[in-house]
Amino acid sequence: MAAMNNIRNIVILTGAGVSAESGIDTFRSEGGLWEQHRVEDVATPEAFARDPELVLRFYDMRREAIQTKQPNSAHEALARLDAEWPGELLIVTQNVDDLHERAGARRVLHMHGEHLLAWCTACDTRSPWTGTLIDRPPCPACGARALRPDVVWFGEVPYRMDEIMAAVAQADLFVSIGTSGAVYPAAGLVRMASESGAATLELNLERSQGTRWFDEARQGPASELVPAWVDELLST
Ligand code: BV8
Repeated sequence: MAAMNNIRNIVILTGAGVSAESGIDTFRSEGGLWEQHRVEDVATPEAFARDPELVLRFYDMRREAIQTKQPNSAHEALARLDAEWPGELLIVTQNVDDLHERAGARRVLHMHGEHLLAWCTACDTRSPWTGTLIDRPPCPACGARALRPDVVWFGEVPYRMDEIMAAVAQADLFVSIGTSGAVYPAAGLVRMASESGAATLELNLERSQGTRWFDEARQGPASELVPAWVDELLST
């Protein structure tokens, strides 16, 4: 790993693995979300057009579940890093839960959307939402019954890609935490970072599909690896 002391700009990509120890299902693990539901049945615009009830119930279930969960020590360590890091730092998360923010992190970007927002497809307003959408409630802004979960489905363009690409291009260090590297364009960011000269580090329970793009890969639970890495970085 390049000398820590000439690192100023950091991009951290997180995935479901950072929330696993908070009791939120990952996608591809044993009994994970994609074992219970076929992606094409619940996480595509085509699925929503075909069977909106099935899709809305799927997200209502997950929206309710995350509100019963607490951030873990990995979220807390990243929030501490966010508060104390003097240089540029951006936490790009694929997660649609709010545990990074509930741990106190501020420089967070949800590239795949958020459970706790509802998106009105009539007036394009995004409204904070903690309840359900299955009964097609009216949009708080325009009253239309056209709300959908504000998440990026497969085949849809992830959010704020230009900000993400700009941060990755400026990064001295790119760190990936708790992601299998199976979903693009998120899984392609490490290659971009590496090719623009950034040092790259993977913290994951097991090696990811993109592990060859990382200068260093540490295996273990995020609740142990992340606080240790943050201590290391802040002590240099
Ligand atoms: C798009 C929101 C055009 C909804 C999600 C190129 C090649 C092949 C395919 C494609 C390609 N480009 C596009 C595609 C198609 C597709 C795609 O990638 N398909 C895959 C399946 C092959 N991508 C898209 O459709 C994307 N849109 O491409 O638009 C475009 C292209 C370029 C530029 C702009 C636009 C949209 C993808 C977003 C879909 N929405 N989520 C919802 O949540 O329901 S994706 C969803 O699944 C998550 O957000 C996340 O991204 C992904 C799950 O991955 P992970 O988070 O990594 O979770 P997973 O379970 O897989 O792994 C967990 C990891 O954690 C494991 O490695 C495990 O070991 C580890 N772990 C577990 N416990 C712990 C742990 N680690 C540490 N500690 C622990 N305790």
